[in-house]
Amino acid sequence: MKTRHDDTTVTDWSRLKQDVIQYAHHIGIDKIGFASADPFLMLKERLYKHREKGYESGFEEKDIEKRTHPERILPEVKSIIAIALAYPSRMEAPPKSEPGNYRGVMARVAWGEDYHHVLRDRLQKLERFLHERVPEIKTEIMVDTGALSDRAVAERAGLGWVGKNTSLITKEFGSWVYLGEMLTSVPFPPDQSIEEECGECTICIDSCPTGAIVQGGQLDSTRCVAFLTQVKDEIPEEFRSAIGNRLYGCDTCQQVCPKNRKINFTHHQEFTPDSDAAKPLLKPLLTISKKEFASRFGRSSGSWRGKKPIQRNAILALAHFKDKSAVPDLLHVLLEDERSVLRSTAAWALGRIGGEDAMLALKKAKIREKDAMVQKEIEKALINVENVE
Ligand code: B12
Repeated sequence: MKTRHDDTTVTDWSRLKQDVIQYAHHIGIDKIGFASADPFLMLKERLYKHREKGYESGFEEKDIEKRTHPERILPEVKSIIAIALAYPSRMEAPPKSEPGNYRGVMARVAWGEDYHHVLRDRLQKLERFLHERVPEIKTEIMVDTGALSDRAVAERAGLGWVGKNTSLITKEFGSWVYLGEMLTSVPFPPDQSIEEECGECTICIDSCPTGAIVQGGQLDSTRCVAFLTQVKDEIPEEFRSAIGNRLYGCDTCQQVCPKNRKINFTHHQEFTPDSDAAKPLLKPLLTISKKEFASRFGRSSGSWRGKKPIQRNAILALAHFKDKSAVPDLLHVLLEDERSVLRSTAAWALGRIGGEDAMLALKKAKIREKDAMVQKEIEKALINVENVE
């Protein structure tokens, strides 16, 4: 069907919608739904409240009006096509993490190829399909970094519902889905949203390592481990232990969700993890070069903040395991690394690991350290190191 906006009937758009759905499944889109492009008024209210309470992460688009008014992004917008692609929740034969060779873990969102590229590729195919049929159509594609709330769009388009952990949960794939959307100037008939809720279940709230889910459906991003692993500076002390061995992101509130039980879809080859990059050895990360980091982690969505946060988190993970064999590596960071964040985190880690060697390392570093903040961290660590059992 080749058609023009102005001489096209509702039946034609319904037929085109069916063709789009069929094509979407053909190109490996797991779920597709259609939403109106009306302003997201309820979300707008939530976003302003969110800001007032200081819950924002800083990674989201700052202009709330733009976030909630699709016409500010594409003036001709008449509908939004939402898509979801499923990703795996389990790894085949994960490598062993053992004393002396402990490993960190990247959240599933960072397994395999960067989902931004994969979803964008699918949406571009869909866009070309539409442009062939409606040459004057206007479109705008978004995956994660766009202004709109991908979850709010997906919810409206009936892909799933939003749980207390704030994730969009689908019936078939649970919340293990990436989301993306395309604004279009075609008035596609919208789909119905899904009426479902978590009921009395609070397992995600109770399991969150930092109590970041403040009320069902609302997240204080500044406490969320997924956020904390991505900041570039020091992680506030109160959260350092809660990071555990996570190097990027956090999956806890999804792992515990009953709606995700036994769900593991592995049909997208792109998302198959390279197990050594998804659960890397910790010690070698401390001195990994820029080039090696790019070659091992560059294709993962977890590399977008560069290597520093992942290295800092690797230090926290060594402290989590109380890995005494890592003391020389941590001393090396303390004496040689130019980045004060890594040095101060290494000092903290030595204070947690404890033992004679850690104490000697801290004393050696204390003499050399010029940065006042790192000095302070070394002094605190020297007190802590005495109390470690
Ligand atoms: C900023 C951001 C973050 C921040 C803040 C997350 C958050 N919950 O707000 C941080 C860094 C913490 C983060 C973490 C993660 N993120 Co993120 N993130 C985003 C981003 C860029 C914007 C989200 C946003 O605007 N948050 C502000 C809140 C208010 O908006 P919202 O979550 O979209 O709002 C929905 C619900 O939260 C709910 N809601 C909001 N307020 C209220 C209030 C009440 C009372 C109620 C009932 C409901 C409710 O309603 C909205 C939908 O209608 C989106 C991409 C995008 N452009 O949308 C990805 C996105 C949300 N992230 C995603 C993922 C995968 C993750 C992680 C799982 C990654 C990981 N493993 O570490 C974690 C999950 C943590 C969590 N529980 O949310 C996916 C989610 C897919 C899904 N199935 O839901 C998205 C959509 C990216 C994508 N395109 O696939 N993320």
